[in-house]
Amino acid sequence: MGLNITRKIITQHLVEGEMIPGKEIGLKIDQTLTQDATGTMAYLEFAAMGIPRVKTELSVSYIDHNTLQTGFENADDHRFLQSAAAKFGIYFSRAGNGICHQVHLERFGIPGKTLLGSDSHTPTCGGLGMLAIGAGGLDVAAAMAGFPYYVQMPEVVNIRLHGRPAPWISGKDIILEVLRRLTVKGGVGKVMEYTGDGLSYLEVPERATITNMGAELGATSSVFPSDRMTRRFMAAQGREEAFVEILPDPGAVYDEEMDIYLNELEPLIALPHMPDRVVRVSDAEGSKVDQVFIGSCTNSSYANLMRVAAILKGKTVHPDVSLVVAPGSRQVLCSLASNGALAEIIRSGARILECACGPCVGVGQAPSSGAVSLRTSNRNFEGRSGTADANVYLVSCETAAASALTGQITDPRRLGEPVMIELPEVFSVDDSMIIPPSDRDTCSRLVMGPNIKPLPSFQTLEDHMEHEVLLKTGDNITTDHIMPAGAKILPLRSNIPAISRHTFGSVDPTFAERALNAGGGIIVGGENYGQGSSREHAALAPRYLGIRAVLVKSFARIHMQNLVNFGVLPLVFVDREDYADIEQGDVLRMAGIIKGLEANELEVKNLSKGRTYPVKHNLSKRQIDILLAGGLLEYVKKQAGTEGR
Ligand code: MIC
Ligand code: SF4
Repeated sequence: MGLNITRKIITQHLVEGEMIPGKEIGLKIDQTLTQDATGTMAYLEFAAMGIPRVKTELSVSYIDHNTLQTGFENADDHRFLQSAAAKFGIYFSRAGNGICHQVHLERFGIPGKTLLGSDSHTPTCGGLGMLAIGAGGLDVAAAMAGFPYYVQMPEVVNIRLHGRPAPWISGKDIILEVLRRLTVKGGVGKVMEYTGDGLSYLEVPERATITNMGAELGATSSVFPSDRMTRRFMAAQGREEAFVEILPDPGAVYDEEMDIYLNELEPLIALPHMPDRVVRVSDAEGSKVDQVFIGSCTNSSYANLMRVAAILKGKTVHPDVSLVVAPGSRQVLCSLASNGALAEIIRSGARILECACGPCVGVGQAPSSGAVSLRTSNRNFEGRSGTADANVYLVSCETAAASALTGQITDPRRLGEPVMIELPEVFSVDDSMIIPPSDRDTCSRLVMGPNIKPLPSFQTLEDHMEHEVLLKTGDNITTDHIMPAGAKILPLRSNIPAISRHTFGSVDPTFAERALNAGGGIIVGGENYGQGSSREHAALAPRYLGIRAVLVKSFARIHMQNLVNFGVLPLVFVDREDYADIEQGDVLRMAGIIKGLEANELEVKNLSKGRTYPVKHNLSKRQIDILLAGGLLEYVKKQAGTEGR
């Protein structure tokens, strides 16, 4: 049987399990990445595992999410992360060096390797032919400690890209088309593997835009072949020696297939407030635009911003529009600075932000009330921008730049001849803002500020529970709903008691108080519960408030594992209709949970309604053992023989 790329990489990294879709497999992890918003927890967890130094081939800690430093908390986090990197043998990419996914693609990614990152957009490096997966911080800590990463063997979907992209069509339009067809839950349990003659028109950064937003499909990962384009990109990064060709075998077998004819695509736009509400830009044209943000790990590469500069050159941003541009990395910013493109962007009236996530995660540049914000980022969930009633649309850089000039949503094809950008033969490589680990620092101290609180500890899973439904949600609840980010809340990421107060803050501001008072509770949800980010705070904070079980129609992958990691029981309805029967405030009872988990036969009694619902789980034996141990940290400590330390 001809192997696809995904199966080739998995075969080389398989340490446990069988490659049967849906069955759990254990993968050896070669590289890890963390960022500051998830990294503090990940390194506290790693420290608690009692392992002196990372066991991966390479681990990198990035400072990119919250670089605002409105108070000491944030700066303390950065200092802690730098001390943890030195102590544990980790590369440290300093604030200002760029967004983790962009920098990893440029400087560290290697085709054929596995990468686990405590950020949902880690699959960006799939653009280089890596198998790159996003996970919660605790899973990444376990991988740094040398444990395999466990995930369900994915189905592999072959997305065949045909022909040359139509004028003004870029990677963003291609992934928006995939989202339009498959929706935000269409990728759950799957890896999207791109092939076809259209690949020869897509440079690595364009491919990375596509793999980046595979996260919005809920996919386990997305991957491109490693081919001559990949070799060229790596050579331009001065890393040709790390290049390995990885192509699917002729006649490679896939679980599903999809064809996209690139020459038939039109510029696309995702309407508020979901990345899959995709229509043609031409159908949304004319709406007034108040803000345009060009940046994020999706669209901030050299080629992206060179095209933006060419569109803006000699023109001025519309008087009613605030245009902000955040280059993805220092390498991109330096290149634009030295070839004059940055000056064109500045001259047009754009406001230049540092190379960081910034507005994408609500750290600054919140739009005005009710404003329309066009963004090149990947998520337009309600309130994520920092303004509850803002309307965020997702577009390509070309559509964003065209609209910034006209002040209304504008199809870039109106600009005439498309802009063509060649990647440089050699990028301006400068790793001076990346501090490599040294052998001497293992005895050094972790520097903890007063806002960095110890990890909370929890009791093990009860065999019997009786709790109130403290919240009932609808479908597609995101981790931004469960645990918002943004400039006010991100500084609390290292302080679980404080951050937990914001749990479900935008959905029901009374939730945290009610949960604490109830002394235990259950959440009921719809489809794709917990989609979006990898932030383990969306599981850890509810657990801290006393949530013991979450009962839903279906889960997003990373969030379900995060619930398990912190000992929260993730259950699904056997009969989806039962969802409608439960109301917030009902009291649910479960008995014989431990046996029920093993047999996968559980019942929930609704004491308020006098009805009983069969429920099940999608857990492996290992995940059940983690729940019984009281969470992944306890489980790993037992395995490493470091419990009690
Ligand atoms: C995001 O884009 O939502 C984030 C912020 O990068 C998160 C990580 C986090 O919450 O720290 C993600 O995508 O995993
Ligand atoms: Fe940063 Fe936004 Fe990318 Fe998340 S999606 S890593 S917040 S740029």
